[in-house]
Amino acid sequence: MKHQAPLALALALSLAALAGTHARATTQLVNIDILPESGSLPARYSPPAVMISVGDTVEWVNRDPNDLHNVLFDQLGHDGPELRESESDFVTFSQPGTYRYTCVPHPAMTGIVVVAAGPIQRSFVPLASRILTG
Ligand SMILES: [Cu+2]
Repeated sequence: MKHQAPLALALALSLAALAGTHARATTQLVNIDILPESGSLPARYSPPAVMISVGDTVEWVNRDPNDLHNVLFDQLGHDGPELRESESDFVTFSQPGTYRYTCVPHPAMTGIVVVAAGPIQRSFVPLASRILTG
């Protein structure tokens, strides 16, 4: 997946450019699926880049019945557990920035989380996300 990193970064940056000023009272739980190898596609994080706001939580769900995956953020000191199928890992982001992550068993698997300081115009962000109540 290394060759896709520039594309993912470009996507993240273009999403960052869409950051808006709409007030938002709730935090979001943003889902990223870990998909199995299929055809010529290796196992991968989907989507590989997301943009969220400070305080939001990202959930990674392993959808791969054939392999264990995890989520490693060197910047955060987060080395998550190896996930079996349907298991999840969660990270809540409390500081704005660009955070790259990888999968320890599969270093070619990479992803990016861009954390905006303020609310973002979520209608432009192609994320499967849902609102956390409370
Ligand atoms: Cu992996």
